[in-house]
Amino acid sequence: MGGCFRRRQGRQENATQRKEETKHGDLVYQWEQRRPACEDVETNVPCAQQAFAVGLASVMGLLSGKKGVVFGVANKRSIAWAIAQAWKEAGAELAFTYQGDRLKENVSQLAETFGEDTLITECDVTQDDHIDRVFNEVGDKFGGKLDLMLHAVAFAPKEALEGTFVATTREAFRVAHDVSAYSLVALTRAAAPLMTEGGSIVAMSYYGAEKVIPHYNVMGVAKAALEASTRYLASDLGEQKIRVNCISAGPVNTLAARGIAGFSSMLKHYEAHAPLKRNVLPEELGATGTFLASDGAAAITGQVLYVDCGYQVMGM
Ligand code: 0WE
Repeated sequence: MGGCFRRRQGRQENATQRKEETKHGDLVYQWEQRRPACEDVETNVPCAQQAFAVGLASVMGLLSGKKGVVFGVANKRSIAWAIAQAWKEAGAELAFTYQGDRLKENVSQLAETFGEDTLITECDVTQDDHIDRVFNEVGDKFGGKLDLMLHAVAFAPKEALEGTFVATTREAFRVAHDVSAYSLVALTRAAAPLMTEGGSIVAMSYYGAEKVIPHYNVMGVAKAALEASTRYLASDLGEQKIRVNCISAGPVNTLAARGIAGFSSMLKHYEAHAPLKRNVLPEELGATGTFLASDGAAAITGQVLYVDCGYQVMGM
């Protein structure tokens, strides 16, 4: 392991020692400020360069024994898939749903890598009978117990994401809100009776809920409803130790983003303007999803957590 290990010596707890030669050929020892990503020396964890690999190692077991259900995988680029992989790495056992026959094959191929006995079942989140059946199946699979649920589902008719918001039809508004916002309420209501020892529900949002993003239109209004629903659900279910939170992700190149005019210039805009000068990685959404699902977030509920390389704090 080639990382810089922190040495505990005197008052230099936050520094590492570096050997340097002066112009006279003398060897001197320089203290370097410890890099912020470094972990504790006792666990022998190296820093920055290996930070991500280490991040994964250190979250191992964080969700061990927990059972979860994942809504919203379409393909390997899906945010739902990134979070599912991170949950699995952390020790969770997961069930998956897919929307319609079109996605069945894709989702099955991915989910079967979690073990051939993985529950993979259809769920159109606008159908109450689908939701009832799915949670019966999930309950049977996991012995009547559930700890985690991921909601990564959104849809608005394509036309509604092209022109102006004022042109949104009644039907496009209804569909966008049904699929993207009401579904969280319906799924949470069905999941709650299985979360007998508490639980963590994570939903995906976007900054368009809060500020106008050109063409995001009715999806922005639906995400605002999703975020408000998160707060009301958190209030209702807190007594049962069920937490409900949103991750507001910066733009990610998924199936849902493809075909959106100007999406690649949007990625460039974030790179130029976000404090971290880059876009968020799917595995970073996975890491945040794991944190929110874990007992480390036991006092966090009703929140919208921005995982957007800091973009949301900028005023200009
Ligand atoms: O929430 C989303 C995507 C949601 C979405 C995408 C589509 C495309 C295909 C919902 N419905 C549809 N319907 C379709 O027919 N994002 C955060 C990604 C996204 O979508 C945008 C964005 C960003 C960012 C749409 C317009 C402008 C920006």
